Amino acid sequence: MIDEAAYNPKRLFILETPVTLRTTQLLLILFLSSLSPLSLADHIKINNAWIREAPPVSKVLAAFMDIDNHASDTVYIIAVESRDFGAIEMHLSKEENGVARMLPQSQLVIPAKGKLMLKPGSYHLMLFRPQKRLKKGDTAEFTFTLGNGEKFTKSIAVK
Ligand SMILES: [Cu+2]
Repeated sequence: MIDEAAYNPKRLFILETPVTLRTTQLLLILFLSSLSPLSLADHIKINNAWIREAPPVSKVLAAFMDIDNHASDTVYIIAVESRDFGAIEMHLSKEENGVARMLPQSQLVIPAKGKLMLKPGSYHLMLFRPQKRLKKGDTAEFTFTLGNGEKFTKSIAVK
């Protein structure tokens, strides 16, 4: 015997309508957002990025790059993540009383219309627990989170 409630085409229609509306709204939102001005992340360009090759046994690697900020506001990078590493920290190498130290940073500050250079002996990303062996030429994908919550990704090669 057929369950009439389940096969009632009107009921199906009623059930489907909100879904269709939601899809239309979503498409509209996507369309409108494609027309909106550039997001903050679009003003951030990462150049000369590289991961320093390390011995296979190494549990920690470092990444360096130039972070250019074309926006007229200061931009803060508050987190960097990658599925290729167990954890990533933002560090600043500093010599204090003749001792080289690495100071974890809660954020990287990129001045308006300026740049922050991550380089050996200075700011860098500390990459803990690589999830795969990274040889010269291999790449890892990084997700950067800005202070306003925006995210962008960047693929960086081992050199
Ligand atoms: Cu470090």
